[in-house]
Amino acid sequence: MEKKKFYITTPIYYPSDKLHIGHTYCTVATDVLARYHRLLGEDVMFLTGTDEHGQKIGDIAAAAGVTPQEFVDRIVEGPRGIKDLWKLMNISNDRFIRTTDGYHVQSVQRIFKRMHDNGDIYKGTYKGKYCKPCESFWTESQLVDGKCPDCGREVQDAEEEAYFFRLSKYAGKIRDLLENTDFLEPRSRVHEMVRNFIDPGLEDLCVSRTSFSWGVPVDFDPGHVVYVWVDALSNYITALGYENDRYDDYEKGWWPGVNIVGKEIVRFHSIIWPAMLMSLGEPVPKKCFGHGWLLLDGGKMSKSKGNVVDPYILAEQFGVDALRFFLMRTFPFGSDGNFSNELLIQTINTDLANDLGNLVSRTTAMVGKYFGGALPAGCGTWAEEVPFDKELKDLAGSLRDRYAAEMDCFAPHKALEEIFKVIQRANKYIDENTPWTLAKDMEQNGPRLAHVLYNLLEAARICGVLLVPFMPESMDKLFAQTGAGESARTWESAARWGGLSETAAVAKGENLFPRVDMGKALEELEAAVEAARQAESGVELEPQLTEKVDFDTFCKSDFRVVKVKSCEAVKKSEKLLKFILDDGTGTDRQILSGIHKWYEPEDLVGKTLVAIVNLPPRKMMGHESNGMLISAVHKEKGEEVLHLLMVDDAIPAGAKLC
Ligand code: ME8
Repeated sequence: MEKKKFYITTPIYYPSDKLHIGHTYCTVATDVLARYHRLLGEDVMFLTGTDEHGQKIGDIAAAAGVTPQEFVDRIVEGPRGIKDLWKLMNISNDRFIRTTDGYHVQSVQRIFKRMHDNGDIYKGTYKGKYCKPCESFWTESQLVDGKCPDCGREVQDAEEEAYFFRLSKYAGKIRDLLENTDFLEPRSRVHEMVRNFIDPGLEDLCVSRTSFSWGVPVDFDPGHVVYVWVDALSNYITALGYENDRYDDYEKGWWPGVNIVGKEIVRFHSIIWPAMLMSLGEPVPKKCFGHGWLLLDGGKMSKSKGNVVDPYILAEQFGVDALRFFLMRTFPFGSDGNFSNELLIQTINTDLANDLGNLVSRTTAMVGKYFGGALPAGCGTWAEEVPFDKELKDLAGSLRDRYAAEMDCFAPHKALEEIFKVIQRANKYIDENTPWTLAKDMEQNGPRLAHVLYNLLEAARICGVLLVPFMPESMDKLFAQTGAGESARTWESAARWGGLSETAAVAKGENLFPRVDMGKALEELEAAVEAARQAESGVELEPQLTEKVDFDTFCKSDFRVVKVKSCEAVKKSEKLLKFILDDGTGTDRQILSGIHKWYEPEDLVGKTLVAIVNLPPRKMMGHESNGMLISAVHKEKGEEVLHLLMVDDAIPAGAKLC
């Protein structure tokens, strides 16, 4: 029988900057859903990619002195770029689309032409307000306090010849789609769309620009480029081969699919995108799910606000699976949530180390200790019904259906809640049965002990199967430790208590999720963030010396404020400058310093500097130097950079530094 097809997408990301934990949240969530559908046995196509056109990218590339293509190539394909991040996060996308891919460009041109030919795209003049960072046009009435309603930034007046899409024509059909089907979820987003955009009257949409060139050219009207949303939204079908020869999956039943998007782009996905598809005579998506934002200190993360959280650093410090789990466990998928490092560490310690990790390590250790690593045949059944056995079996045995119900309505956080109820019940079952007491008399209690341990392995296995979409690598380890073979890892086996072979080889392995020391981890994180910041700015600092100097020795160094009376380059030397300084003693002090590479002598006259004045005199190029000027040095992009230490001119010459 042919497998059911399931097509799911993330938004395509702007490669205008590094991706942060908010983008990672969106992609991990989609990955979890894709993996869930694979676990169900469906044929899954998971698409992600990058949205590379538009004025913003053109501007950033120009500022960086590279072509837009070079710029996006670096961010998408380069080291620690977007593709690297998804690889690190174990994202299982089947396809990656770049809107600069030739096949996509060709499809967009054909899509634009088809909508033009059927009368849904016409030429007019655009007058309005434009938000450059969001690449969105707004009417006066849509602005909030005169600013962009999405990001709150300033908007500019804009007027130019442009093509328009007859969005207004589809208002009735879109209202019907939103109000009378379950196309858009959560439902709260439906009310938002209807109230804010449909009720006030849908206006036609500007879909081409002439004021920038970094985009898909309108092939029948040179000078116009397709305005980004028509280009970007089309990716969901061009990646299947719609209007191109690169793929032929569009006709094979993949479309319509499920579009997972962040809440600020629900408008584009639930109004403009279905209207475009209606115009093309194609089916609208099965579902658009609008998730919430991860906030930091109550605000949306963005590079311009300087409050982004780097997923590379978190994944490297805490492990990819722990990070994936945290994102899905902590934040209800449809709502906003506040990110914090403390919350991440707490979640790892409570759910992963204490609850799940402990269950697996205690159980496997006891199978090793009391049964040499394999339980005896027959341990799966117990003649007399014990209430805790039944409770655990019933709860774990029925978990799969409760889990599926939550996953099917895009509530991975609730599915995890169900799993953790079973894990907690299993840990309680250990305390109720006190295996270590049973083990004191193996002859009498051995069979009961084996049954208790089998039940624990079974509960852990079932939870493990359902956790695979969230933490694929760690669950492989869990299966290896609990002895769950291929047939005990399937979706079918998760609803079957007793799926684990009674005599499976159990091996206590490494701790699946070690506890994290909060204080130490926070310090390490801070250091990692600082190191990344320096690497990004190209600044390298010398490591601090660990050797200590005793206080008395330090106090022997005499640092004084000095004023530059004159300064000149030393003849025949490229580096040396000769300073005559007022050091407050009434006698001029001469110091030579090799800093000509960074300063011109005339720029230093009159400056107030700091010198150490009790070094023994030294001869340099035949001139005596009595002391040393103090500077700060670091490396930037491999080059040494020096800054003389300059202090407030109000400080008199001769003042001692202490
Ligand atoms: O919007 N929390 O790209 P994008 C949760 N190119 N999600 C967040 C987030 C946060 N703090 N910050 C960003 C675009 N996102 C368009 C999409 S699709 C045809 C074109 C989510 O890189 C955001 O909500 O700005 C969006 O869904 C996704 O990251 C991509 O954002």
